[in-house]
Amino acid sequence: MADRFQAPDYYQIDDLLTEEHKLIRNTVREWVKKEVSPIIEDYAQKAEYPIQLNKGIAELGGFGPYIPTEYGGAGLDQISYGLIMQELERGDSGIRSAASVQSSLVMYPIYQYGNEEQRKKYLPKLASGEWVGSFGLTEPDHGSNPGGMITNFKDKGDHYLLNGAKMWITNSPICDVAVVWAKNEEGRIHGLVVERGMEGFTTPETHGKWSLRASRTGELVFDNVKVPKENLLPNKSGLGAPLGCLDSARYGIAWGAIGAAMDCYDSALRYSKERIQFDRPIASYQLVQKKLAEMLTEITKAQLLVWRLGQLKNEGKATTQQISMAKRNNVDMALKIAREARQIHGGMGITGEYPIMRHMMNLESVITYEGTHDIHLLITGMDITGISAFRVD
Ligand code: TGC
Ligand code: FAD
Repeated sequence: MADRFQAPDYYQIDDLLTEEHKLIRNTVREWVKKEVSPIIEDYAQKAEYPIQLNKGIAELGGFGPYIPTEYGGAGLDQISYGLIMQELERGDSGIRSAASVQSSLVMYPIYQYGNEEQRKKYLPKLASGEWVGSFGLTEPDHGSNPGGMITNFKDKGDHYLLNGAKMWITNSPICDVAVVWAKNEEGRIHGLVVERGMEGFTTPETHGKWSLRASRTGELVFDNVKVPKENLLPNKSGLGAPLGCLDSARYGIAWGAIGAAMDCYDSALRYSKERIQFDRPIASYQLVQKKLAEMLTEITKAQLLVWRLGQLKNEGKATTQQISMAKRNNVDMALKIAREARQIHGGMGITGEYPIMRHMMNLESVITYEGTHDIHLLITGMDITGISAFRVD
């Protein structure tokens, strides 16, 4: 079915954007209509990532939107980054995931924590989409509590020896490089760039997902992998290093979720005006109007939240806790809208004729990865009370 998407803008938020923001947003929107919408259902059904889209994402500046141009990034501001994520996720969370991981979880740490040689070696190839990156933080026994990780490396003189395993890693089966977080012999967390082809490094795929089907997920397994010393990211260590990357990715997700929500709302609004029951469009019934009115209210609130957060981020003032609030609120909002939109579509809502079920299932991952819904609530709780509720003493 043709993509007839029309974005809601109830509070004229476009007036808050610059001409450049709108140009970037509209360019990505048109690209998604042309390149993503016609194929995405098929790829989700097949459980494949449409890797041929990477060239287009790169041309749009979707890989490293805010990374300086001298390293191949697009050199854009944080609101542009957010708008790109919004439009990509309007197409599919899996496409936004690919851009998020490459930009904020692979390019960002190399740019921020790496040295000049590492920046020059990796960033241009990641920005152009020639290389695919992945980010290994989560382990089978350490998800919400990454500080407990057991993946480790030992100093062997002229190289490091890396052992352990990461789980639930976006892009793992197709990655050329992985930014991997591991503990040294003193138990300090460092980032290492592991390259495909290093002996003992394997990336088995995770099959049978009902969510994020148009995204490849897998493990990163390290069995005595010899990592050259020059592959250690030298400029930051400790848990704060990977958590700093998550700030950037979570910010992008807060925008991205609005894209999925807008797509569900737009489809539900159109369907409700076209679908006739009891001789009238179902849009004439109060119960349907209630759903649509509440969806638009929540989307509008979420749009304002990320716009302000984007301003703060541009000024270098956005806190981890503010980002947590936006990620948590907006993903939850999108998931609830997807469920309501599914109701409005009746039986048709469960089919691939409409994007609803795909968004809904995707959002079940989005509400879990990059910190679960409840972990983000605890981050806010700790911020306002000063008491951590993560651990029970
Ligand atoms: P805690 O004691 O609070 O903090 C440890 C150290 O880190 C510092 N820190 C930060 N630094 C920079 N940026 C941040 N956002 C930071 N947050 C904390 C903190 O100051 C401390 O520093 P220091 O010097 O005092 O040691 O750590 P904790 O062990 O109590 O854990 C806190 C918690 C639970 C909030 C955190 O670990 C967490 O966020 N857990 C959720 C894990 C998570 O989000 N994993 C995501 C994996 S990646 C992923 O999902 C990618 S999906 C990609 C896609 O497909 O889009
Ligand atoms: P757990 O941490 O075991 O949590 C299970 C439940 O317990 C949750 O409801 C959680 O909120 C709750 N819980 C945990 N601790 C507490 C507490 N202290 N108080 C109250 N409740 C608590 N990771 C990466 O490193 N890189 C990736 O690229 C990546 N991609 C992903 C892609 C997909 C499709 C998915 C599903 C996950 C991905 N992840 C990735 C992993 C993701 O970040 C983790 O799944 C997430 O952090 C949660 O960890 P967990 O699944 O181990 O759940």
